[in-house]
Amino acid sequence: LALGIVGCGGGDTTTPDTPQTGGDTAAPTEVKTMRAGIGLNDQHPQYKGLVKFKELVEEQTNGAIIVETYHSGQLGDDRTMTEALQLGSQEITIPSTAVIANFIPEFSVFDIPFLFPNEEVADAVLGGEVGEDLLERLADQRLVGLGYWENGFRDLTNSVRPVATIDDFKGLKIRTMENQLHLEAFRALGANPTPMAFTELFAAMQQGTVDGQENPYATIYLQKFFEVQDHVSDTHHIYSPWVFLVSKAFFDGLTPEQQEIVTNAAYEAGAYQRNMNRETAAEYLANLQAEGMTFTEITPEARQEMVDAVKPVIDRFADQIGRDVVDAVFQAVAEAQQ
Ligand code: KDG
Repeated sequence: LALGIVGCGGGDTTTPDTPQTGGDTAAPTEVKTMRAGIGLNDQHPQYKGLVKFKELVEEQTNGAIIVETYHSGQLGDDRTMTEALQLGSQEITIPSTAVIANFIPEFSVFDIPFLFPNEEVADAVLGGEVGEDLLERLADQRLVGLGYWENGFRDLTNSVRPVATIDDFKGLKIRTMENQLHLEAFRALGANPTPMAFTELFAAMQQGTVDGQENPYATIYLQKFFEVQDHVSDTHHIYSPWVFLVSKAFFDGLTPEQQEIVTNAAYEAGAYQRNMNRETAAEYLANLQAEGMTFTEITPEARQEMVDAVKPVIDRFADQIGRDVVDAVFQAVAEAQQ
């Protein structure tokens, strides 16, 4: 009922009951649809956050904006969906910054291994000036970034052996996201990495095309990777942020009020999603062990060897990412720990 035509006959037809102010709002209500697609399944906090966004937007716009949610790569992989936003054939996706780096190289700053020591530092950097500055660069790619959501710290799984030290990476065929820095970092650790879309990953592990992969515990558990993987280590080698992306063409076509509702909803749902991620991580790790995976803790010494091994890669990539951005992020990381 809320979607019915309200104030039909706006424009220049003046009738006694047409309000004198806000002539625009008397125009026929047009329902706008946002198709939102993600790579993870409907059990994941990412999807639950998206459903929260849908509820907020539909309620606050009285149904003038409808959000259709698609999970499990139903609309394509992260890269394809991001391109669809640029073309205006899809309205929302929430990819890892590692994928966005293929469109805007500066986003690869978050692919620097061992950059954030904990989530609080990530919050401070992403929510601060550098984080905002990067979001603004999305406009050049016909994208609007409505804040960061959290994929989280990535941990290594594989089906060959427990990984405790850098030597254990040797020769492991690891799927990485489609990102040059990730590839080089895994090579530097001694692994044999292959870039691949997330949508191909489960089958690749099942068929043995790759030995392992790396993702946060939530993904490893909820996507049932334990069915095809035997070992998990808390490498925590990269913190993956997500960006809540909207097609710029679509966003520009919203009224200022609608833009505000959509923006606030993306931030509110993001906070909800981030909290859920953090509250469930320990439980998902316990579940992985209950499913029979071995869990290996990486000691500080072993992690330091990994940090040292990837250092030359970071130095090599700094120019490509942009020295100014790299410096700004390192400075923000330092400030967040003072
Ligand atoms: O929707 C986002 C997911 O597709 C993505 O974040 C999965 O981290 C991911 C990966 O490993 O590709």
